[in-house]
Amino acid sequence: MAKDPENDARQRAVERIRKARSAPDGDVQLWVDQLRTGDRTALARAISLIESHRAEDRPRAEQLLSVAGQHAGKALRYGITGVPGAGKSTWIEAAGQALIARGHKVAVLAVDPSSLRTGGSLLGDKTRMSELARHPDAFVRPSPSGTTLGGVAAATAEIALLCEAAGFDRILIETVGVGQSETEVRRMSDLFLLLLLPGGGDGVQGIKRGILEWADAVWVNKADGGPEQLAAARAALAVYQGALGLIAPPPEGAPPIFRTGSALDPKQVGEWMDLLESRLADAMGQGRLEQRRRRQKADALAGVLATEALRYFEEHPRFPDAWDRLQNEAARTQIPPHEKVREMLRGLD
Ligand SMILES: Nc1nc2c(ncn2[C@@H]2O[C@H](COP(=O)(O)OP(=O)(O)O)[C@@H](O)[C@H]2O)c(=O)[nH]1
Ligand SMILES: [Mg+2]
Repeated sequence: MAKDPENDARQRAVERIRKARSAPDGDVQLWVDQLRTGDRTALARAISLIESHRAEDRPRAEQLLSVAGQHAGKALRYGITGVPGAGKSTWIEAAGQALIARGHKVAVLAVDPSSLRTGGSLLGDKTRMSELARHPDAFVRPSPSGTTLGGVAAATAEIALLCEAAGFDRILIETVGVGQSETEVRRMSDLFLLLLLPGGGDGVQGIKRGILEWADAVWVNKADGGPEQLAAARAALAVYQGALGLIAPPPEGAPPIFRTGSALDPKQVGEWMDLLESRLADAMGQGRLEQRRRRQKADALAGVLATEALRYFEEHPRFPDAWDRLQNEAARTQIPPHEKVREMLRGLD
């Protein structure tokens, strides 16, 4: 076929436009460079990409994360959990300002899997963190919606990474102390803080035993207002301390620290922050922090492996039939499930 220069030129133009459309923000490297100068717009755009619900945005998001990831890893991450109303946002408002006063740049993120259903706790949190939200050295970001691909906690870990690349060296992650999210937040925290209310004690306020077990620090909040509240907080602290005394500390951790306090008192929160910071410095100096992160990454990989392995088998061409057969067999007779599932998986090869 004869060459048609006009057609060639047209095709090249179409190709250019297609490329420009698929990469509206230009080169990823350039984007990360902008991010690193502390450009808030670049950060906000990056977060929007991570939070996108569109599968076709994912490859670009991963590209961005992999480049940004080269500039992350030096920030310290705090996870803060507790039942709704325990005072997490109030505490973070004070803690964030204490960290800024010590020269840090602070990003506050939230993991709230219920945010989609309830319309979000953002309203309350934003008013609770109004000072911090306005501060030039702080960045306050509400929970991504539950429909984010890969889940809320995964999106938050990625947003934390972007914040680190953008120069935030302290990341505070607030999460509600119910369900699965606090386990996932604990996995991305260098220090995991549990905020409790006084007057609980029995049943540990619906906080799962596992959470108490994993806490590096426990603050019984709202120890203010009068001698009665103070006594209640101290009594609760004793109960929690007793419960924890029965549990061995996590392998890589130092024993947890406790106190009663008021999140409304910036001085108390500031003093406690100093203590937490010095514990983190010790953990870093003694190599315990690195060990912990190593284990967290291995745990996270194991989680991904489980999801991907399931996906791998589900997408196997022979899976639907084999699965049907197994379900029918199970409906008809008693079967040993592990043995049968293993047998089915072996049969797929
Ligand atoms: N008296 C008292 N009230 C507090 C304290 N901390 C938080 N609060 C109040 O408790 C309510 C819930 O606080 P918030 O920070 O939103 O809790 P979150 O749901 O855990 O984030 C708000 O009205 C706060 O003002 C405290 O230490 N003492
Ligand atoms: Mg809150």
